[in-house]
Amino acid sequence: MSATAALQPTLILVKPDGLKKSLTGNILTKLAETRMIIVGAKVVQVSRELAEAHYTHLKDKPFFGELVRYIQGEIYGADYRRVLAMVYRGEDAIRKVRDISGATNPEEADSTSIRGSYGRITTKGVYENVIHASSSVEDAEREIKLWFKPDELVFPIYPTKTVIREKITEKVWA
Ligand code: DAT
Ligand code: MG
Repeated sequence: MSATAALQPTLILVKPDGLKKSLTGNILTKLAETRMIIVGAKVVQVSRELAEAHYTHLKDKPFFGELVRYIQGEIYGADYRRVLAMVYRGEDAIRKVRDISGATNPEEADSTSIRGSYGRITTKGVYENVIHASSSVEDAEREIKLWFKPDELVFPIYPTKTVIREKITEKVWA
């Protein structure tokens, strides 16, 4: 097995427009065709801090402010201020999920891809492109560590360490 065919983890987000358009089932079906396995999943209300950290490579772009509002779901109303975050792992997973997703600009994406089928560009110039998928091994590691704690994955895909914290308050079921 070559280095590029090694088992790779990748972060996938169903963005707020994908949730609003009820595309989750459709996206999961397409992902299932790649024979990857799911390692973690959760619904997240995206904080401004998380949104800005996720898109830090674009912070100097003129569309950065609108992009942060978009991933937070600010433009869709309270019921859609969330994303579905997932980690999948498989052979060549990063490329496979990027292929299924399609090009960044939904107008340029292959018409059978997720972005090509369901994406649009808003009047404010935001690419509403339904899905996020990590674009490199390095990005996947940075993004997975940003979105998930080790214990939220079924097995630790990166090295972990144990730290003892005092005075942590935690909400538990009453
Ligand atoms: P990708 O999401 O395909 O990895 P990216 O990392 O370059 O693309 O950009 C992240 C998101 O930012 C992308 O999904 C949509 C938005 N975006 C990128 N380029 C844009 C542009 N020229 N105009 C508007 N939005 C853009
Ligand atoms: Mg990217």
